[in-house]
Amino acid sequence: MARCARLLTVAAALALLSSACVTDTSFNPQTAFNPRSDYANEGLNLFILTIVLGVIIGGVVEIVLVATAIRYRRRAGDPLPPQIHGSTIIEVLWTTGPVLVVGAILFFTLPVIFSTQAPAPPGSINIDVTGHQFWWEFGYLDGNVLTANELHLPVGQTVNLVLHSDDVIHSFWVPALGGKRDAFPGHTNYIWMKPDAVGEFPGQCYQLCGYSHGNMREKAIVQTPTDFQAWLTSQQAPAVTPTDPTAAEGGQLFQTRGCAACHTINGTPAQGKVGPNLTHVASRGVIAGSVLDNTPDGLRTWLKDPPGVKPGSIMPNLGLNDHELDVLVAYLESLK
Ligand code: HEC
Ligand SMILES: [Cu+2]
Repeated sequence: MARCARLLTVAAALALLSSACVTDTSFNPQTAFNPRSDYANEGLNLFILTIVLGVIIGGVVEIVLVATAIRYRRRAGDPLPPQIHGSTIIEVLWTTGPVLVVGAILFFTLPVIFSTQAPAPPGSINIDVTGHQFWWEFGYLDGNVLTANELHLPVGQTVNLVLHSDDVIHSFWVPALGGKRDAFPGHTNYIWMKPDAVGEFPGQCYQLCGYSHGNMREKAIVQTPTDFQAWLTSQQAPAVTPTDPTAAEGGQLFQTRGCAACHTINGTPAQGKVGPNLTHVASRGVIAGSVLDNTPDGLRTWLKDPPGVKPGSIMPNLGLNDHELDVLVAYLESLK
């Protein structure tokens, strides 16, 4: 009995702890219990409904089970009870019961499935979301603005994420916005929602897509419509030509050291399409699929040995020397 009580205490403590963990966003930022869009809310409501129904039914079953075991337990001198085989009433009850329960869940779930699978409402903002090994690309205004790692969204407006993949199957997932949904090569998928709070919400690829699948993160940055428009306008400008001599040397090196074959910098000869568009790379907070902070140190670490940072990285180690690293970092830092 004492052992039983101890076990119960441990179970209760664990339950408390886990309920604190799932909702504490500093401890667990990628929680689905902190919905920040209509879509994420609908998913969470369904989840809570099924959990509540499940706990009620589980509780009733346990109470009946324990009460029956106590009430009808064998007592000394009891005769053998009547031996029966089968009971139509019970068979009917335990067949129809689960059907009713699942039917009830279906009743609440189906409308949500149909409404969220339907095409996005007219007037939504289309954003192209493309999965690459191992980073996410975000395209605005029919591809006129291309950025990586950080998905900027306006609060209170419906955004339609048009999902593509450039190579293998990836899956887009930002728990606060709801989801998840696969991005396929050669097939377009959609996921749409209306973010309802300003803030930064992390996510990650949810479909094993290669060596650095676990390093393929993204971040949704939900802004006020004014901030969002300002960001979008600044992203449409061509790249600035650096005036600082170190950065200018880096700019030239960029065109001759192989970078231009894989990266585009609008307004320069670099038009490569393999890696992220770097026209405004300095305006991003994170690089390389959100694995590194976009600081001079972070950039240097990345350029020095990409596969060392991200195993399997498509960007190779180009064997850059210290001077080349200095000028390239200075150049990239100037691309605001
Ligand atoms: C073979 C193609 C290739 C070459 C050559 C290449 N890169 Fe990359 N680069 C990539 C790919 C792919 C990524 C994305 C890697 C990832 O996050 O998994 C990337 C990422 C980056 C990033 C991070 C951008 C972001 O927003 O996440 C920077 C900065 C960068 N490259 C700079 C350079 C520079 C400078 C050179 C030349 C010295 C260069 N790259 C050469 C393919 C290339
Ligand atoms: Cu992926």
